[in-house]
Amino acid sequence: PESCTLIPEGWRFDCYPERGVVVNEEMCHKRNCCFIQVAEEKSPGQNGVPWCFYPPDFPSYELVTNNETEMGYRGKLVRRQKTYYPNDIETLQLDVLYESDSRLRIRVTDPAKDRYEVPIDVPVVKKKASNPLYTVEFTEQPFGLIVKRKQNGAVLLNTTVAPLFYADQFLQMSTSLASEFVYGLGEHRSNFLHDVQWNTLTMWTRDAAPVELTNLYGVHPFYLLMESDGLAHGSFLLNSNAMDVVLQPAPALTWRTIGGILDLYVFVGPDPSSVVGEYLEVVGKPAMPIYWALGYHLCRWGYDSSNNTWDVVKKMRNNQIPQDVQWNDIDYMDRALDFTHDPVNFATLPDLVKDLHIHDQHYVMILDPGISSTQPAGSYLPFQEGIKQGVFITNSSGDLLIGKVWPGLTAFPDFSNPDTHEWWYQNLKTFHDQVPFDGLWIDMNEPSNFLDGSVDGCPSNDLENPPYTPAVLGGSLRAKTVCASARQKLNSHYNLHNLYGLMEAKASASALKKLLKKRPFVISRSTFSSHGVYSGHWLGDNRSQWKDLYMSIPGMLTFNILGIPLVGADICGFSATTTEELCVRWTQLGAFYPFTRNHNTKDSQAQDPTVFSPAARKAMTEVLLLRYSLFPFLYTLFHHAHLSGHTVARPLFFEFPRDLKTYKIDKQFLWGKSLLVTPVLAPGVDYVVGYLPQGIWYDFYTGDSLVSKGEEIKLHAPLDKINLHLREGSITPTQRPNTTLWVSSSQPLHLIACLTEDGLAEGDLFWDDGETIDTYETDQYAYFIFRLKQNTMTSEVVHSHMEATYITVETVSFYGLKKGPTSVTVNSQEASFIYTTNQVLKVYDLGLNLSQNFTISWVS
Ligand code: MIG
Repeated sequence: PESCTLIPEGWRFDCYPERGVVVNEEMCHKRNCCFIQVAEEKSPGQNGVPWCFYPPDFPSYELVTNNETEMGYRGKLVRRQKTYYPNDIETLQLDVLYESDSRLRIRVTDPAKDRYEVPIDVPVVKKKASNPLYTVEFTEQPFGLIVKRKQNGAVLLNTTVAPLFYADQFLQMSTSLASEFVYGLGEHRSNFLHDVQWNTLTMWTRDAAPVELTNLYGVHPFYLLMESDGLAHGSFLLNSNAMDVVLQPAPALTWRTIGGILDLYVFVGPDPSSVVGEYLEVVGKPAMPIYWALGYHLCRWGYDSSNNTWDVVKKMRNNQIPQDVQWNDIDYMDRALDFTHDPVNFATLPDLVKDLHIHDQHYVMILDPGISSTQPAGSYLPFQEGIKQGVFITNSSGDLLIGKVWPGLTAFPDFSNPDTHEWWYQNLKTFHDQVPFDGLWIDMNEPSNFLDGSVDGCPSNDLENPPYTPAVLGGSLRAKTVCASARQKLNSHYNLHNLYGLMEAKASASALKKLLKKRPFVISRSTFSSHGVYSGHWLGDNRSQWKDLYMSIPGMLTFNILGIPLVGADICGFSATTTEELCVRWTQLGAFYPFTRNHNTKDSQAQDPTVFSPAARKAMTEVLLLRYSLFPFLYTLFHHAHLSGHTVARPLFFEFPRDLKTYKIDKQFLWGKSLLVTPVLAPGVDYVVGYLPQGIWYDFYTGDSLVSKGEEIKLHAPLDKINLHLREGSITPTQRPNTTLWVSSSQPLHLIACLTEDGLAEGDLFWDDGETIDTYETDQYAYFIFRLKQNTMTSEVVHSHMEATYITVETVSFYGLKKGPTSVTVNSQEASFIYTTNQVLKVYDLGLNLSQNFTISWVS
């Protein structure tokens, strides 16, 4: 029919998303959909123009009543004709909640029956927004919602573009998109800017080495969208079931999930940073990390013994290479059993850890969730006690579910059960008495299983064989994990699967808090929305190849907009063998990952900095010292992430939202608003082409200025250099570095002020003891603002704390000072300074106590 041919290809919404079937006309007509076969190489239903798509009159819901409520509207939706999926819920309740001026929430629920909802605490708002930045319009038949930006009428959500589905195991809602600039939607291996050319992003936590187009370790149904005029909005589907998120060129997006409810947030920004902040208001802002989390971490799988591990630590020390944390992978365990250490090969582990502590260093070891179920009776308490306390996941008939991981057959702790948290804590405590570890690395928590489902497979039921299965790797929900129909305390694994890592991270963080009484350090492989509250993340099993060096930047930026700023990739690559050149370049980029860890797989050659040539070692040492010198700046950025939900590693467009040329950039990034990092990502070159947004940029090392019109610039980049530029108008606090952050932390500061054309600059510094829990919340911190104008820089103590009395400001550099001063005064006293031809003024020998306000000014 003509009504079908009139629909442009980009606007065809897939009526036959099932994979593994080539849809034909007859099958399609059975669903009452339009069939137009399009010559396409890609298979239909996967990633191409769908051959079978909804006609404009495909039956949807009707909005039969809609009443104003205290929070917005409550409507009743009725479907009069069933869909082709079983168990349509024919009457629905719609709640439109004006939660804040920049946040709208839309909930569609079954008024007759409670359905599963994601067990994370989101704000409960009682008062309707008084001056919303958005408007909401309804269509009645078929039902649809249109959300617009009040300021300019931009359409932020329009669900009228495709029919609404709400069957028990198939819920689907589509919306047009205001542009094709879509970000977020982790965890996938992709460019930072998503491709909207028929791109299905499937979400179901999965242990898989990162490749394109599959579901990976984490699930984050949140996107950020840049409208082409520089404004931004975002949207979050609070749903934890397996889902597909389909991007298509209209541009449009479809949420297709197989359980739970539709609970959709819209965040109106209006700038990208606010969108992230608004999202994190809902799911939780990231924790403030313990200071040493920001140091250099060294790890590998296959140290084989504690003495080998110790040797590396000693070599690092002897070479004076910064290192804060030494890690061990599963080889430390006795027969891969959690909460044990190998009594032979890792006999000296407790001594190694004590030695680390003596040297102001820290120790982190891996834990996998699988608990061995086959140890002789009486020999392995974690399992025995776990059984007694009922902490494990059971199968659908209530018997223990057994899978297989490193120790052989295992049971899986059910972290949705509070008893499991207590049991986890008790085991950690017992182990800590033997090996006084400082933090936890939680791996395999998708949860990963070497078997599909369990040793007994899985039963056949609606949860195992849903009417529709998203495009998950392996084709079924149980692939390399536990059965979907397995039971957990709170609900079925079908509903909770994507939350496994989050709940384990929560248990781990709270156990560490209790045990160590300090900010917990946890790095988790699997994550879900709100994860940043409890832990950081690494990007999983990358390879030692140049492509992966690059892909780590989009990964890092994506997790920063998802509220998990403590993120990094395995430096020098996990699998395969690195080269010296790759490892140097990777250490340089990795020095600017918020979480910086070198990690390597078993049976591949060592790749810690000590094994390379003196030149390579020197380059690595220098860049790590550079990172350590930036600690005050980085730490302050984390404070803002914690306080306001800001990003730490930041996409360029966050700072230059009106510059469309920045929207695609993911080979460069910023720290905060002002430090531009331009790494080399290719072999055999001594230059890199980077984009510098319009303005004055200063070479971090020399202070030389570069005025950009917003253009690509070729930068010199020999093997021992990573290009760094400071933005005009910034003041960056740095510190004389040492080989541990603990020792660095008492070293003097060096401030770098970068002048605008008008001679202005501003910056800040957050400082506390680095490890006490909630120092901001309990007023145990210091905070300073630095301002430069009219040839005078002031340091203002905005919030004082004793910690600040321990550090001094030794030097201040002013980049971009056009005319050399005749005299410089510090708190009205003459000061020593030098002025160089590249327009840099350096005032030195200051010895200023940070806890006192001070002023530096000059006459030129
Ligand atoms: O099945 O613990 O991603 O970092 O070295 C592999 C061994 C299990 C996967 C992790 C990787 C770790 C490895 N683990």
